[in-house]
Amino acid sequence: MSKLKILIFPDPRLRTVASKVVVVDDEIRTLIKDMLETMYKGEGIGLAATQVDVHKRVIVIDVSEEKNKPLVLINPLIEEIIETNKLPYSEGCLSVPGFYEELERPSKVKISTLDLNNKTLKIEAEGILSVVIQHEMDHLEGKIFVDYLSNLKREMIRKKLIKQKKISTAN
Ligand code: GNR
Ligand code: NI
Repeated sequence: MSKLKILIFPDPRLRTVASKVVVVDDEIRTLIKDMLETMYKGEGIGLAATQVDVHKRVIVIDVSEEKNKPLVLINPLIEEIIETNKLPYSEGCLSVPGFYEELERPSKVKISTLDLNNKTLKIEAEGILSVVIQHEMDHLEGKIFVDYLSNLKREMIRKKLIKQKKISTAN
């Protein structure tokens, strides 16, 4: 397995809309292994392929306490928003390191997805899992959680991350 490099906001590649996976083959399974390793090493609870500059509709998630319940989503679709009531949650993103902001998203969703063996699965997700699935599906559309913030906040975050990048590349 190998750890992949994560793109940092405002990298324009994070705006790419991902393409559907045609067939789940060994190349996709290797990508998933590497994404899981990258997510666990980064101490994230989710990762979309977009974030590692692979523009395919692949997501890995693990919201378990022990970090031993990986969930893989391929070509996920929201089938139904079951609970429209909004769940406030402080969101972070491995592509926006160091910044956390409270957002509200539907608290319960039903999705359909392919599994590692090309089989269609339906999943009902609530709570944090519902939030993370929606956060990751946004990445596949080129959308980042900072897009929901005010222009002022997003600009502040953008400037700070550009500054940090300049410092780290100078060292
Ligand atoms: O690690 C992550 N934590 C998190 C917290 C609240 C809402 C969403 C997330 S996902 C994020 C990892 C990430 O950037 N996934 O794209
Ligand atoms: Ni993210």
